[in-house]
Amino acid sequence: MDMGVVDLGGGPDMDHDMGSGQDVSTLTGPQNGKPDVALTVTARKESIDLIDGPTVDGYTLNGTSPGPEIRVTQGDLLQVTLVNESVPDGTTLHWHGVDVPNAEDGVAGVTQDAVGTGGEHVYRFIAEDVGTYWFHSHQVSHEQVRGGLFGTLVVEPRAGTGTGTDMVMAVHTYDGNRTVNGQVGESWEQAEPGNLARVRVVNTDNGTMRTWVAGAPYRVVAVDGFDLNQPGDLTDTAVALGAGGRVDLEFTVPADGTAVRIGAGGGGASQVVGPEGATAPDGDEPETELDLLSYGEPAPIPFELDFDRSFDYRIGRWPGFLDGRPGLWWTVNGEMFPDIPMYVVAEGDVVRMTI
Ligand SMILES: [Cu+2]
Repeated sequence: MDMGVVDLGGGPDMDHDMGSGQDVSTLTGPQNGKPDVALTVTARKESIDLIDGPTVDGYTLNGTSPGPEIRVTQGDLLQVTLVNESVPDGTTLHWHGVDVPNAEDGVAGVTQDAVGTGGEHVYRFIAEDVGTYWFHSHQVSHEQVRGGLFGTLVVEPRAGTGTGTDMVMAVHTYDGNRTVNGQVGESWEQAEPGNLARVRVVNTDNGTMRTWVAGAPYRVVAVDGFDLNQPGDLTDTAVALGAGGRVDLEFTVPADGTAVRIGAGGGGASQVVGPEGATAPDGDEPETELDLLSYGEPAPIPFELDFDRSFDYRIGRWPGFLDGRPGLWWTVNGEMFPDIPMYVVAEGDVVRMTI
């Protein structure tokens, strides 16, 4: 594989022979030991009956889309056996946002071969970091993920989540139908008045969406698996999630018996949380959008700002020809693949990346 142009970022060169590196497929999670959580996930190309919606062509995991919601506790050894029953192009599972050993990363053509029809692949890794994640195919992703080949993963703290209601809200658009957990329109989750609720919103689409809470003040307590420091109460404010992004929203179910509505980017899909039979506000999309850069309080940085290496990453576009086709092509630091930099760091380096 082409490795790009070595960029040491002003740090020392390393005694590496680039030609004889370690085979990625050997960089697995623990191969021995009984998993704390083990499951088999079977991928199929088949139609999906959207709840309260149409039947669409797509992909399922264990017969549904979204596939399973996997919940583990921090430090658990997770074992997932992927079986490809009928995905013609082959498939993988990529653990979006999870820091896994390279061979468990599920990127077809890079960390493993795609699993062909009739084949299987075992993923094993320790869930080190608490947070809300998801997993999806990384083979022909634009078709398989869009078609529903994904599920969600929650890593709970050892001390528990400390909430009365803790749920995942996977937002996905199938064939133009915006859904929450595979349901078109309004989804319901029953919760008692006064309950502290944590709703983990996952944007599984390939564009930005907004989410918000109507009917109670709320806090954004985590973004992309990282807890925020002292997040304040928000009302009539939306938060933007990039493609693949997650936000954990926390609020108290109103004591007066009403319900709360969580918006999912408009388009009619929303999640209601509250006591059975309660009414929820319409929850029109707020104009105000949360600025995460000024939200909460700065937390101390866990290292000295004394950089071992500094890198520039300038994304640009270059008019020209690629394989004979004219167009505007993406560039990194003015160059196109494979002439783009390969940033080289040593373990433990403090790195400054300027984008
Ligand atoms: Cu991803």
